[in-house]
Parts: sequence; C-alpha cells; structure tokens
Amino acid sequence: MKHVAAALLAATSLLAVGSASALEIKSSDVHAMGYPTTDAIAAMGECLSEKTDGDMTINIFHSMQLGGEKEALEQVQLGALEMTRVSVGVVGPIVDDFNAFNLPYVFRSIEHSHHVVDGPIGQDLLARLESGGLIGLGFMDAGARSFYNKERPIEKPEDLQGLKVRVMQNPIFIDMMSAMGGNGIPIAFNELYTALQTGVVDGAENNPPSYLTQNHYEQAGYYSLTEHLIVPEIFVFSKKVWDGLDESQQTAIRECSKVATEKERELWQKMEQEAMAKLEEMGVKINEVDKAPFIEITAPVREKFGEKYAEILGKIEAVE
Ligand code: GTR
Repeated sequence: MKHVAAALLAATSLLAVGSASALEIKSSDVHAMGYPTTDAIAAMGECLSEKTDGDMTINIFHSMQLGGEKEALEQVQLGALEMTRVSVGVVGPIVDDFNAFNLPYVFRSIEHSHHVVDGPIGQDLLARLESGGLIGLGFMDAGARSFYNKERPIEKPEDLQGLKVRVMQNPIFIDMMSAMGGNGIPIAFNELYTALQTGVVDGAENNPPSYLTQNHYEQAGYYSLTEHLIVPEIFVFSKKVWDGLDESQQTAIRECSKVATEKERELWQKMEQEAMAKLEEMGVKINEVDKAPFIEITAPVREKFGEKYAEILGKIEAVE
C-alpha cells in the first residue's frame, strides 16, 4: 500500500508542474466520492479554481487510495501531501486538547457541537495545530457514533461484555470501551471490513453513513443507537506547503474552506437520514437505547481525563 501511495503522489506531482503559481492540492479521504466529506472538498476545489482562474485546484485521493488516516496525517505533516480530511478521533495524539472532543457524551447534541467548533474553542484548537505541522482549515459534521456488532442488540452496557469492538487509533477510545465493559481494539478504518469478516473484531462503532457505505452492516447486522460519541471531522493543510504560499493563495484557501464546511453540513443531514432508511431496508436490526446507563457507566472516563482537560471541558460545558 505504501509503495502504491508513494507512486501515486510522485506521478501527480509531475503532472502538477504547470504555470509558476499553479498549485494542485492533493487531498485524501477514506470515503468515496458521493460521501458528504469528499463532495464538500470537491466544492472547495471548485471555489478555489474559480477564485484563482484555475491556478489552484484540488485533486481528491478518495476511498483510502492513500491508506488510513494516521498515515495521511503523517504525509501532510511531512509536506508530501498538501491536505487531508480525517476524524478528530485521530488528531488527539497531535494536539492533546482535541481529546476533549473524543470523550463519550461530552456534547449534548449536534447543535451543541456546532456551537463549540464554530466558536472560540474550535477556532483556538485549529490554530494550535500549527505546532504539529498542520494548518487547521475547518470542521465538518459526522453525526453521532453508535455500536454495531455481529452478536446481539446492545440495550444496556452489560451487553457489550465480551465483545471485541474496533475503535479508532487513539488510546482514549480503549479506555472508553473498558469503562463500558467491552474490549476496544484499535484498527485503521481501511482494515476494518476484513477485521469484521475474519472475526478479529465482533463489531465497531460509527455513524449510519459510514456503517452503510463501508458495507459493515453485511458483517455486523445489529445497530444500537447508543450515540456515545459526537466526533467532528476536520480538514487540515500541510504547514510546510502553506509557508511557501503567498498571502493571496492562503486567503483563497481559507475562504473556500468555509464553503467546504457549509456544504458538508448540508449534505450530512440528508445523507444521515437516507442512510438510516437504507439500513432498515437492508434488514439491519436497529434498536433505540436508553442512554442514561451508558452516560453513567462512562463517567469514570470523563473523570479520569477530567483533570487533564478540565479547562477545555469547562468551556465546552458552558457553551449553550
Ligand atoms: C468515520 C469518519 C472517518 C473515520 C472513520 C473511522 O465516521 O468519517 O474519517 O474516522 O469514521 O471510524 O475510522
């Protein structure tokens, strides 16, 4: 996979040599085109191309062509890749305070998460990514994540006992699973379908659009609406490349980033509804969940990290 990725990047870099100020921004995403995140980055590309008379364009490497999200972030930090769209779930290891977003039941609702990421908390976190070699361009929606597995509906935390549940590659999610009684196993998104198929894990957790479009429902047909995490998406630019751009290019990227965020939120709502309908149609066994016991059982995780993230957690809670 690494060789294929390197060859692809090298080939497109050659193609990108054009007029002196021309810049082809390569951007990766684990999702296919037609997903809200990829289509939003495509809209950003159109915006950039219009603004710069075609000098700046975005070439999207979708569908995990460049591998998983951790590697993508590394490539962007190195400047080998200009941009990537990933989950905030994998950004915690770069700027620790992002992990406040990765704690279970921290956001009261999607609206609450919007108010947080659109306000000073979100903007400050984006700015702090510079220390990790990244320029934070914006957030996107990813709804709420719920459990799915092969064995049974999850109605109460005890139902998770004995299940091997794939989590994103960030140790904080292993703690979350332990608190709930399950066994959290970090695996890259691009390796998850096979892990479900071969029984390396019994289940995973994600929002309805990802569960559907990755065909995970074929392997794990119980979907239980625990909505335990609201983890936003984020798109970031390489600081190495950014520092070589002129101000007008940076301004154009900033302005078109807003187009991407807005577009994604609009597409997300529609996609989420459609995904739920489609999952039902495919015979997935979906169950509603009383969230109170899940909130209660995950309190120790919020307490464990509470001190570390006290300042930002306090600010998040104070947001309406
Ligand atoms: C999806 C998200 C991806 C990826 C994936 C995962 O909801 O859009 O960026 O993080 O979840 O679970 O790894």
